[in-house]
Amino acid sequence: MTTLKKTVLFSMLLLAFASCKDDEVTPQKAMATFTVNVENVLAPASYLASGTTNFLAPGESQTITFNAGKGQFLSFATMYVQSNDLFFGFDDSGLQLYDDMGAAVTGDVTAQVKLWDAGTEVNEEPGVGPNQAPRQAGPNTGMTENGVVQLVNDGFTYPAVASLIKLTLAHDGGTMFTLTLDNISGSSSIPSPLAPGNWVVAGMDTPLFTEGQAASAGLEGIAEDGDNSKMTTRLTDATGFVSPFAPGVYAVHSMDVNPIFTNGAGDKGQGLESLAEGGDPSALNTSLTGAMGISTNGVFNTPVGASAPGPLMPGNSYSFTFDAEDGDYLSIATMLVHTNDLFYAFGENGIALFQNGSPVTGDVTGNVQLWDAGTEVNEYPGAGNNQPARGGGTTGTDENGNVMPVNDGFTYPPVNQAIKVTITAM
Ligand SMILES: [Ca+2]
Ligand SMILES: [Ca+2]
Ligand SMILES: [Ca+2]
Repeated sequence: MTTLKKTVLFSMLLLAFASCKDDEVTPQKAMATFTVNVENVLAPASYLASGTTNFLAPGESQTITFNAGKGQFLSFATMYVQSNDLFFGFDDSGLQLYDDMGAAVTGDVTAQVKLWDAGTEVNEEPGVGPNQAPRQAGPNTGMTENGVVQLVNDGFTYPAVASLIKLTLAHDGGTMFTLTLDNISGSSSIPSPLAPGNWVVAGMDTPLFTEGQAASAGLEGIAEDGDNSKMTTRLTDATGFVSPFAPGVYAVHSMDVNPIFTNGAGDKGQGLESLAEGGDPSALNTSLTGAMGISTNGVFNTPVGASAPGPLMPGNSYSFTFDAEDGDYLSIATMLVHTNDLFYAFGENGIALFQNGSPVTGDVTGNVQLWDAGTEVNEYPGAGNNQPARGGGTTGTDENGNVMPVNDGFTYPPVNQAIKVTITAM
């Protein structure tokens, strides 16, 4: 072996030893590819609010308070007891609660009330018929009509609706209304109680009946017997808060960074406001790109199986994938759309993506909270006229508050009944 060859060999050995030594001093960090799934698990609901109306003898009245926003309608049905199957109600689509200029409808709305025939029992002379509720042998007694719901038109003479019932609406501010239902039939030609019925606040819908179609079993019970039990069960099951989630943002970051917000501090002015009020994650995503301590970030905006970006409806998921190494944290934010400025996120530091050197995998929903961005004053969830569904977007009243877990006196579904976040690591 020549001296030159010996020197080369020695150098190679030295290099090999050095690189081996280097590995021992700084071991490779664990790395993994993570896929995060954000699912909207809110239960579907058709109606914002619903309830019952009382038995009201002549001279009695009832007040009902509810919240409703633009584009929402009030419906009710209560039996005219001195009949076989007649009931009072608005048109099948209900009473529009805001006029075309967006002003709340108030005052006496009795002119919108009609006397309907449920079409389920053949009509007899009002106030006399032996199969009418005050005189019938039992519930659902009388000749079956096999008809459809329509305005009463049976040849008998009825007192004017406005001499039997009176409905008055007051607007209590914001989205709150109070309905007063008066039985004023005492001085009419056929005084009658009003039987237990139902009311409901809905969007574009025909929640209690559809003119020209057969009555549901629930409406039949109301109209023939003043029995609102079936309708109450159906409405209750279909009433509640439901909302899409908006396109959101994620960031992979180091431990000492609060990339999206700091609990108890004001919005950083880096785009959270437009994400939380208008469901637009683009400004926040731009701010995060290249920011100190952020290794990866992006927008999630296309529901799994969809071909284009859009809101996340109940039962659907957003999904995104990224690489991260031991020591990295994950933060996310997605707006709860039918609110003013609420969003789902982990805590201010996000969640650790590795535990004891192993990538985190599984359901991490327990780390999610519903946060208030503190930038817009909250209105009734699902009804507020400054919420995006009613054209509000970023137009509400400035809140000048801090980012914090929502605590506004309104009721929201428990987090784990609204959102499910799972992580899969490979
Ligand atoms: Ca009838
Ligand atoms: Ca009957
Ligand atoms: Ca707020």
